Amino acid sequence: MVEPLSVTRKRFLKALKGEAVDRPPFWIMRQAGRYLPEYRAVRATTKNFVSFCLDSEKACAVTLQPIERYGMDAAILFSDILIVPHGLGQNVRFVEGEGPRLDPVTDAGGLARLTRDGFDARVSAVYETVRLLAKRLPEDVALIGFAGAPWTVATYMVAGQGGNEQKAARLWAYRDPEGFQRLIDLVTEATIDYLAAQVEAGAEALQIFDTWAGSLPEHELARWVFAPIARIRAALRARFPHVPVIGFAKGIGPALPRLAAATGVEAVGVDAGVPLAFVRDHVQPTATVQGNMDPLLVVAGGKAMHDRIEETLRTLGPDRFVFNLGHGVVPETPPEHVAALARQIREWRP
Ligand code: 1CP
Repeated sequence: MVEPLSVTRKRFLKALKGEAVDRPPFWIMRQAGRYLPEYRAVRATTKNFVSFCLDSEKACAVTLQPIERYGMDAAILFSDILIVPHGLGQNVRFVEGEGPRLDPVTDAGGLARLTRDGFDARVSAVYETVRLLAKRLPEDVALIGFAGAPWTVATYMVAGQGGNEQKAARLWAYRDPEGFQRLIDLVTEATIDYLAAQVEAGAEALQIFDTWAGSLPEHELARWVFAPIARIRAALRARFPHVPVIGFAKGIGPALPRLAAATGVEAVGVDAGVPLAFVRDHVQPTATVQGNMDPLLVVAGGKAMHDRIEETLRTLGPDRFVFNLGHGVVPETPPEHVAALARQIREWRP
């Protein structure tokens, strides 16, 4: 397998492959978002958030904004994990100040109304965004495609919204595991096609967001978190052996060291609750790790942020590590604090 030449120039892709780097690469989850005035300006031009995600020129423009401002080592496609339910024909909308609302799928009848027929046509704007980005990104910046993990996406599809501890999906999984498995399988299959199309359009690495993995007890993780991600990972490896995948299963703590072996991902995203020494001793030996600073430290800034960045880099850097936050950057983050973070990491040397 011959790799594209450009791969070797990108610090982020090197780190994911476990190759030596001069300093850890960095990007931050939700780096294109409401804390940036230039994001809010573009966002204000389209009221409907799903339409905004499916406007390739605007999605491309906001993806590039944090790269232009801060010089991250990777850009993440601007879209949302709920574009997959939209592609399956579920009605998805975002209510200002409240979050996503979907017509809930609660039984076999609801499941029967979803379909993969026409999926690609409904989400093709996302693939066009990736194509635009592949052309417009600086050559040393890697392009990350993404999707939600089937479990996390299903929690929204079943409840019709976020929050409430993902109770609706957890209860369906206990009461009718075979029925719930059919929903997970449908989302898994759509996600494989969706991520494969992103790679064909130019994505160089992929992240799978399992934000609500931690709402499941440990004995349910194998079936609803590890197995679907493993299936996605294996299907993509068969077609694109050189494209690395990051698995971000938030809140699974002591089960985190099993994620890479159970799913085949090259890198493991780590939330802020996991101690750095635990990550170094129990996760990093088998995978590149990505994370995990508390997003509120970027709101606070100053010495508290500076010292934590230094400690994180010293404990987990320089190799097999991607600096990131433990979850998305929050809207109240002062943009100049992100600038200070970027400067500190760019200037750091082991
Ligand atoms: O009007 C706006 O600007 C809405 C805010 C917003 C943004 C900026 C939403 C609504 N989604 C996004 C973009 C987004 N979402 C990205 C873009 C790339 C980036 O810069 O990181 C990504 C990767 C996501 C993924 C996503 N969406 C996740 C997984 C990651 C995470 O943060 O946990 C989840 C859970 C969602 C659902 C979602 N999208 C938006 C909202 C308000 C929610 C609900 C969150 C919840 O239930 O608490």
